[in-house]
Amino acid sequence: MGRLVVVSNRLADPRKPAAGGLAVALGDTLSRTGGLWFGWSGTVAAHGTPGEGELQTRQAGRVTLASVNLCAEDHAAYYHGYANSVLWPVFHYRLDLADFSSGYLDGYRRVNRMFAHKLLPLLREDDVIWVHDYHLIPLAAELRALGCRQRIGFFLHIPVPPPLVLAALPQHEWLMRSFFAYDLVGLQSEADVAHFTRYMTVEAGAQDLGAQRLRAFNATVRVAAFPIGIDVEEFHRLGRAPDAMQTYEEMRAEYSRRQLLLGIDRLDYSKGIPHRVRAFRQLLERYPENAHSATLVMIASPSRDDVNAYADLRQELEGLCGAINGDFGDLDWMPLRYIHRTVARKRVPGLCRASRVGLVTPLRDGMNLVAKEYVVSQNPEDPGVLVLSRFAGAAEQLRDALLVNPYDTQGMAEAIQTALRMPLAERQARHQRLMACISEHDVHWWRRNFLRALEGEEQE
Ligand code: ADQ
Repeated sequence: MGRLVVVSNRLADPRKPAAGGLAVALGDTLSRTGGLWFGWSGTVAAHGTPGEGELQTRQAGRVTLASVNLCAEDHAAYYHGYANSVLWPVFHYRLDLADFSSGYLDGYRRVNRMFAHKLLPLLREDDVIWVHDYHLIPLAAELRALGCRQRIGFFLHIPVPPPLVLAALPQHEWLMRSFFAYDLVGLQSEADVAHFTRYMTVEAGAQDLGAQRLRAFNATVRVAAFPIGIDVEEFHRLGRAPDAMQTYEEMRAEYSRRQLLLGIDRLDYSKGIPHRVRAFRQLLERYPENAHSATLVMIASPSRDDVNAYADLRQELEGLCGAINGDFGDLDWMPLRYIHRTVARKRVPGLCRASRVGLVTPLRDGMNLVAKEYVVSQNPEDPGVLVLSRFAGAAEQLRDALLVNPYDTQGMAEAIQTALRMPLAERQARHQRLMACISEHDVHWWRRNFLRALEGEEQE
């Protein structure tokens, strides 16, 4: 294939271990093709002009990192505004939390247009361009308007809501039309593909040509599900390294008389964290045999603190957690530990392995990688049980988890009780099947399949 050009809101040096999943997934191909990664630098310039930004490039091995600063006004409207206060809630079905202030859309368009202007001169004829996520939906349309003819693919990491929810977006026609500037649109799940296709045929008058192709506005786009995976090998390595082993030993020693339940998330209203706490409370009420034993550790990393909905969530959670410890705790047992922090990635496998139950209970989630990380971290001889929301994209693949409805507090409490009491043979059998699925569809499979589809080749 030609040179790979990745565009995402934030970029990372793929050689650095803390760079994260996307960097690990794309690093090899970027490096092999002498690729380019383009995005926002992460810096907000104190004195800048809206719609303008300074391009900086640097080398990270064979990969060129090209980034642009944003001025405060653009950052507020594009990033906090349209991306995180409009698209994020709407695509997670939360119209009640969306802030449809009019200035946001202008900023979103302005920044996408500016990115297109900065990126275009860096492009070569045989480049294959892969754009990521909701911050950059109109980027291909802006590039095409400037004459860009290269193949452009888009991957959406968040879910697609049903057509009528999308239609509540005041600018939905414009936004959804801009998907037709791509050659390929990748979504996380078949449910997302169904919603997308229905929107396009019902609201945008698109023709469904079959074979994953939709035609409208004089263009044809291919739309398919590419469920993102994790780097299973890398996670196994991480799990065998000293930091993870030490975390595991410490947790086992600290909670030797307890059964641990674990939740790890970004503190976001889509993750269903208060719902999980309510279900845990219900578990303690309905099944008193768990007293002095079941202990829920919840690690929620700070996220978008300056958006109002997040401050409200934090307050609600602190109240719920405090009440459980006050009502059920004892001198020698604190039922819930809530930690508002990011733990080092190298400790995550140890935390997961020490926990009998992994609670991944989002109200809506594109995929949810924690679910996969939890399974991969387990000891196959004595594995823990994954309790997974049916509303996470991961639920389409991980049918051997205990699937729950996070809005059903009692049902979720019963599933947690089932997980705590599950016999070893059943835990092993479920774990084996989950592992097979996660290993087969890892992040490298995801990357290969997407890039093959973008180049018009057969998928695996
Ligand atoms: P996120 O919403 O960020 O991603 P997720 O898929 O769960 O969610 O990935 C989070 C990553 O951050 C995981 O690797 C996890 O281990 C780590 N993490 C989360 N909380 C942490 C904490 N408190 N401490 C340390 N590490 C923590 C978006 C979409 C998802 C989609 C991904 C990838 O919202 O649905 O799965 O992109 O496409």
